Amino acid sequence: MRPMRPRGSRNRTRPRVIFLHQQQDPHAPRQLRGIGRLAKDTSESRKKMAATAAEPAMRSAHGEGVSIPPLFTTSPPIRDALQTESSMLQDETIEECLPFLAAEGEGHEHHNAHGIPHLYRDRHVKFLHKQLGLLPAMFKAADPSRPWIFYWCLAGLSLLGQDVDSYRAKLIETVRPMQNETGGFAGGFGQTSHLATTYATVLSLALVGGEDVYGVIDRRSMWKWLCSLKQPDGGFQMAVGGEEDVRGAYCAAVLVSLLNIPLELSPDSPARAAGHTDLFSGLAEWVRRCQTYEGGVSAKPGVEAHGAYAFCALGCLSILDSPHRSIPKYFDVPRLVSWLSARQYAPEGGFSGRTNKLVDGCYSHWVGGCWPLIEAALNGPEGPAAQAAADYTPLQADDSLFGRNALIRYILCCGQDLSKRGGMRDKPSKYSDAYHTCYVLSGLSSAQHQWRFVSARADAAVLDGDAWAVSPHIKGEQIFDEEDRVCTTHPVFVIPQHKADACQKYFASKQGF
Ligand code: FPP
Ligand code: K
Ligand code: ZN
Repeated sequence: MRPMRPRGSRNRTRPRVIFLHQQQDPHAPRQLRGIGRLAKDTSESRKKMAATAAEPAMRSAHGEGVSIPPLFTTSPPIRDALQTESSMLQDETIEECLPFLAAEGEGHEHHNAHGIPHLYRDRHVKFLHKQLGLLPAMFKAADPSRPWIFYWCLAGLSLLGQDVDSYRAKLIETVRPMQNETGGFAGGFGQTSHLATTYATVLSLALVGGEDVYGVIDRRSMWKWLCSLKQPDGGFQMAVGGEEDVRGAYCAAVLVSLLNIPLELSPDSPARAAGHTDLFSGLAEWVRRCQTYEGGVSAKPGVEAHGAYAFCALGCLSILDSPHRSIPKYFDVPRLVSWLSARQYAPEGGFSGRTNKLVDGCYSHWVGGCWPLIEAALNGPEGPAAQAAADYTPLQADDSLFGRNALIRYILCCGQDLSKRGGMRDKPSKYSDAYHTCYVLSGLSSAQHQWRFVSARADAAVLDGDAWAVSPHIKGEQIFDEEDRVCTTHPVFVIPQHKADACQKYFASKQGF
């Protein structure tokens, strides 16, 4: 939960940065401890919280003794004295989450021995099936995002262990008219192709799988269209004439890799003007320009770092070459790890998307999903380069780079709608939706499992040459029950590994078009 520092940097003289809302550092110099006491704070709730902190264990509504570490039941001991709109929102969010974290929220009748609610699997399954059906008229603004809804629901259902094959025929029929002759998929018939909707459509098709499904995708026009999006500076526009950002870099890389799209640029690609000859040339160099002074990654060079873009950037680099080569080559990894670590808050346990903003369940994926890629970057393929990881001192008892149990606690306590509605959410005050259900579950999976980068491709150009393996994360205490484990999802493609493999295998047999 504390920001990481590479070993050796500890004794350098530099101003000590205090990250707000982070767990108190027991090694911090004495005068820094309890700095929050300087802040004038007389509210009743805070007194109550201080009193709670002194209690050795919480008692659940059921009278059963449940021990919850004070880290999750009390306000952060280190606080900045400056009050701002952001600090007040943060305080309100802590107040909002504490009862849920302390097993006092609604629906906590059904919690486990650790005071954590079970995963309400059946309700979430029902919620996702419902989102895939006809939606009420108020959803009409979401019409261009329909492929996203397919992806979020099918990916969410897969994570919940559901078979999604039954959606095959319906999906084919629905997405066929969304494909443009000029390449790519739009959000609906007659709309413009967009990299985000194309990415969501192709992942949805891969999720249901099968040759007739893959056959829907016109690879030749997809290639032409991707070439038209490739820019002279190496990046990708989201749509012809649209914005160029790191989502484009990730979506394009995923499409090229899953569909085995030929890399050679068409003669009329705008990128040819800068001498580029293939879809991937200059892309990693463009992505590198998105790492900011904070260490995080922004949508495009020069703007604010955000967790969603960190995932896109790491995912893209992990496609361009094996992550232990591409990530350290283009990013300052210690600074990125420091920034990613600062995304996890206490007492909430979940991640925020950016500095001084609030915890949100969807960052369980956007930030949580960065860790397996960072680990692969640090460790290299299984073993040999594991020494690189020794340069980092794991701060968690279970050797993880992030607080797995803290994240699981946030997800199960705060991220679930335990009412009949079901679904997962940003935070307790927000309604569940398909987007959060997908990404909260994906983050839960990332916290419950250990991905290992098993072997690296011999040549960067062999895009399907990396091997990944996954197993349950077993080190340290397990605070969720086995029945609450979700399925796994590929760390780069965010669909089940066997579905990504099947898709790559099908298209690998296509030479040219
Ligand atoms: C800010 O929202 C959110 C962003 C700046 C990033 C959104 C991007 C994604 C979710 C990634 C898309 C990825 C692909 C693959 C297309 P906010 O201001 O409402 O939230 P915040 O306060 O948490 O930053
Ligand atoms: K948000
Ligand atoms: Zn969110």
